[in-house]
Parts: sequence; structure tokens; C-alpha cells
Amino acid sequence: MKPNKQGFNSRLIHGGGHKDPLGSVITPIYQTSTFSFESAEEGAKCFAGESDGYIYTRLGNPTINDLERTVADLENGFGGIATSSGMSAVNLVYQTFLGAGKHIVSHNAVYGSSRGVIESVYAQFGVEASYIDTTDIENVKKAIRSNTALIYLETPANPTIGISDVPTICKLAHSHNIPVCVDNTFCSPYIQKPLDLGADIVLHSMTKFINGHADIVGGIVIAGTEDLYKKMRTVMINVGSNMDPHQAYLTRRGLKTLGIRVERAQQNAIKVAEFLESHPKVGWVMYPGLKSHPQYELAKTMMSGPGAMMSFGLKGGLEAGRKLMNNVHFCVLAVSLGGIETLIEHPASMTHSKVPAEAKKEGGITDDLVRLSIGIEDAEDIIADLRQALEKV
Ligand code: LCS
Repeated sequence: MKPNKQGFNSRLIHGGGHKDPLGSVITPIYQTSTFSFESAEEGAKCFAGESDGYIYTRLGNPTINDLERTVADLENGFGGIATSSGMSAVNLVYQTFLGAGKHIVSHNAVYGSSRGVIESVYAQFGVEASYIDTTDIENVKKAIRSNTALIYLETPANPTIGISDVPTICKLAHSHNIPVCVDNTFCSPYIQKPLDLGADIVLHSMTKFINGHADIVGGIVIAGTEDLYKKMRTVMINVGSNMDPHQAYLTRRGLKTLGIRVERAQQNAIKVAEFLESHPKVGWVMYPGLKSHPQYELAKTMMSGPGAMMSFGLKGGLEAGRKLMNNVHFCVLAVSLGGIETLIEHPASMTHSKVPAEAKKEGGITDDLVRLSIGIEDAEDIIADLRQALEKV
């Protein structure tokens, strides 16, 4: 993909650059499984890669490709591969780089299923794994083995909001010829661009900020180079984890407002984090925009802003947290994140409930941890709801 000099919001709107033959301003939903060929020779050329005509939706589809081109452009990548869910994006990376006798190094506080699938499925096929605290580079150095085939980071991590030093880890990984993949779901490309920080691959659960409206599940993997892109697209086609055109259309529509949504959610999040940190019943708050965050300075070097995700614990522990969640009326008690509405959840018993107790402890996913995904409502209403719920604790 050619370097794009337009501003971020312009690229959100025009990024894919689709020109519809009938002049439709919006890329239509090409709701078809297959595409007809002009001739048998043309069909053969498409299969031989000598023509860029469409063949079959699992292999490629104009609605899906528009979304893929736009997100790849926003991440300054070579190309994107949209998938049926965020987990299928995670698995696409695992399927491409891991195999019997290979080893993955990852953060001990990644999204529950990103770890769970390694330990429950890939382990059966002989994949080895080290889950460590990647916010400390010394742990990464110690974890690398001769068979390490992938370093998989999530930063900020779900749900601890721990921040890993992507440029330093990439330099270390590359000195051992190990590729690095960053799950950028918590930031979106509006806030952080891991490929610019040295990563080889970036992925998203597009269910979150990229779509932003809590009405689809989807994922995308973006490769920094043509070689990695081709490798991963082939795996996706063979595995069949493609996105559906209708899902791609909704995601492309949601994506257009990513900049203004994230900007607004972040402004709200700063106010909410400051409110929580000053509240006498709150024991701790993890938010990259607070000076109390252990990687506050590092975050400023990688992220253009602190984002809209935070976690906190009440002095009364789990029981107090439960009471709080049962007494919110405006914030929505639900998993997921990155949408226009403020969501509150309890990772230890919800999103990360399948992570074994010992692993949760090591990863800092404590019982008192409550996670907030701040939406684009009025900050005063979010704070008023949390204040009244805290009074009941
Ligand atoms: N990566 C991250 C960082 C995530 O938070 C999630 C889902 C995924 C990948 C998987 O994406 P999905 O297949 O759901 O599109 N995180 C969720 C969460 O924290 N609550 O519900 C889902």
C-alpha cells in the first residue's frame, strides 16, 4: 500500500478508495458467495493470480476488501485480512506461526480466550507457551528459547491495563528473528500504531472500537509486509475464517466515526479516572492517563492519548465491587468494550473466568478488579451514576 499523506479522519472516510461502477458513494454490500467470470480463460487467470477479478467471497469480496484496505491504511500496514471475530484474527496469527515444537511468549494478562485457546487447543498439537509479565523486558529476555516462533503482546492489556514496551521488545525479538504481533484492540489505530513502533503484525477485535456500536463481532489482522500478508491470507482462506460482507459493511460504517468517538470517549475517561482516583472508597485505579500508572511515561511515548479503558479496585474488595456493579443504572453491566455506551464488568468472574486461578493471580487479574469501558455519553452522567452506586457500597 502507498504511503497516505491525508489526515487520520480523512483516511477513515476515504481510506479504502473504492470506486463503485454505478457511483454509489458508500461501498455497497456485495452479498454474494461467488462471482461470474467473463470467460473460462478469465477464470483461469483469476485463479493463477494474473487478474485481480473476484472469485469467491471466502477468498475476497469488494465490501470486505474496502474495510481491509481502510484499516490497513490506518495502521500503516501492507494489507489487512478481515475475519469472522477477534478470536479468529488471534487464531489466524497463531495458525500461521505456531506448530508442533514451537513456542510462544505472551503477556500473562491477555484476553482470556487468547491464552485459553493456546493452553486448551494448541497445546494438544505440541505448542509450548510462556505467559509472563511482558511489562518487564527482563522477563521477555529470560522467556525466549531457541524454538520461540512468536512474541504476542496485548498493550494495554485486558484487563490490567499493563503497558509493554513495544519498540524495545521488537528490537530484542528481531535480534532472534522472532516476529512480534500486537493486539491493538484497547487503543485502536487512532491512539497507537504498533507497526510504526516496530511490530510485524497488528490485530484487532473489530467488535470493539473499530466498529464501535456493539452490533457486530469481527476481527482483522494487518501485516507490515507483503510476504507476511500473503502467508496469512492463504491460511485464512484455507481455514475459512473470513468475514461476511454484511458484517464488513456495518463495520466499515462504524469505522467512519472512529476518530471523533475515541476522542470523546477519552475525554470522558480522563474525567472518570480522576473522579475514581479521588474517591475515598476506591483503593486503586489503573489508567494510562494517571501519573499513578506504573508505565505512565512509557505510555506517552507509544500512545497519542490514554484511551477509554480503565480498571479499578474498591477498598472493600470483591464484595464492594459486586455491590457497585449491582447498583449502576446508567453504566451498562456487560462484557465487551469500545462501544459508544459505558460498560462495566468483573473480569475475574466474567471475561477471564476460564483462566486458572493461579494464572489469574500471576497476571494481576485480582478478584477486586472492576473494568470500565468509557462511552461517548456526557461525562457528568457517567460520574453521577458511579457516585450514587459508590454511596451504596
Ligand atoms: N482481543 C482482545 C484484547 C479482546 O478484548 C477480545 C474480546 C478479543 C481479542 C476477542 O475478540 P472477539 O472474538 O470477542 O471479537 N474481549 C472481550 C471482552 O473483554 N469482553 O467480551 C469480549
